[in-house]
Amino acid sequence: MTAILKHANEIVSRCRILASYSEEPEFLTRTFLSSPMRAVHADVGNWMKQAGMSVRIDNAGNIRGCYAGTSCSAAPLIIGSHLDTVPHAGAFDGPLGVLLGIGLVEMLGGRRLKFPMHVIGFSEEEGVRFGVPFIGSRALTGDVDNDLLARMDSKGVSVEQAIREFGLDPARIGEDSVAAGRYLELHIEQGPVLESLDLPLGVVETIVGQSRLGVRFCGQANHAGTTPMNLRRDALAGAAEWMQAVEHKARATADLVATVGQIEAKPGAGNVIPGEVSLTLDVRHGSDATRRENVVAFLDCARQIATRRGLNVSFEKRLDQPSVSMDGALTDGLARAVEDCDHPVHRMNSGAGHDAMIMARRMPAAMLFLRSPGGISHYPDEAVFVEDVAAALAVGAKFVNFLEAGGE
Ligand code: HGY
Ligand code: MN
Ligand code: MN
Repeated sequence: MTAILKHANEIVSRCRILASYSEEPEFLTRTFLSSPMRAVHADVGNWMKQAGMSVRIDNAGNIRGCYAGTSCSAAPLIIGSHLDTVPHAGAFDGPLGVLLGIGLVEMLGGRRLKFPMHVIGFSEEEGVRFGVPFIGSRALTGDVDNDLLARMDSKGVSVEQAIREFGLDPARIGEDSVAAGRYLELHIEQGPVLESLDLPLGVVETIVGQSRLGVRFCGQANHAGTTPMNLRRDALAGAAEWMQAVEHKARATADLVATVGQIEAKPGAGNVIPGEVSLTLDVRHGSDATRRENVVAFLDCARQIATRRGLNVSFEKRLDQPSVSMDGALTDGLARAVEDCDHPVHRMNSGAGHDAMIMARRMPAAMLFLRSPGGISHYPDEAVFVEDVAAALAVGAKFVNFLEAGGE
């Protein structure tokens, strides 16, 4: 087995080790600053130190490794991805990008570049615990505001409190932002495109924008046996009618995706008509105008259904993240590195959101995708081919040399 395949094997096994640190015994679920994140920090911190990096945890819970360069004025290359997961997650969405970053430092074998290399494991990207994503990378771009710190989780714990309980200081998050650099994120595609083209890697051009909302239908809880159908104000039946309408509209609109991922009916007993239903709506499209006009249409539709059924409906806008194009020069450099490693260059959009869309607010950013076998992600069957991890290491090393030689 070649050295780079062995290295790739080690990176895949490390992903599987991190996947064992979970809030649940049977599945991988690791949300913002939950206790399993401490074990993740311990292992990732050790691997960073073994690679010759200094390591610290910042006040947003990001773990940050720094591999010094020879010039103290050169802007760092920051390689990052997230260490939190969705519920019942796979082992590679996020951690693979952090461990590939450490792998690229390991490949230097002690050689110092002009610029420092920073590897960052972001504390939160998925938005599971607090309903809003990107807490970790927003700390690096100086975008953690009081509204975010005040958001509560399902147990009434605020972001600020969660940070304190982890032993960090939310008042000092402002010190953790970065002024300059170049950002690279390596990530599984989480979709079927590269597999359908039988390609190991893809170069991301644009990360599509996304809207995330909370929606609540309120009617009248009542007895399931004594209340005639024509006298009901059934919040769940109204929500179900609306979800069908959302799906129908999304299917009819090219490249639009709309998802109700969470739903809770109260009081939640089989013999009680649901009086209240809370659900989430996730809408994405490459065009921000198309995405936003469809969100308006979905909310108008909810109001019409609610009026007809005698329900009330309310909305909470949690995220309106515009689509973000990757930096042209960096992306061209990444494409050239793919070519130099004898792989076809496939430029593509990302339907998934990534920390790169936040980091791009402050610095040039580029993303490299690895093929997702079966196109599966956000699910325990999520996988990656070791050969593709080796290909990503080789391309990443070429890209680092491109920057060292004076690329962007
Ligand atoms: O939901 C997403 O787009 C990403 O997986 N956080
Ligand atoms: Mn991800
Ligand atoms: Mn994800």
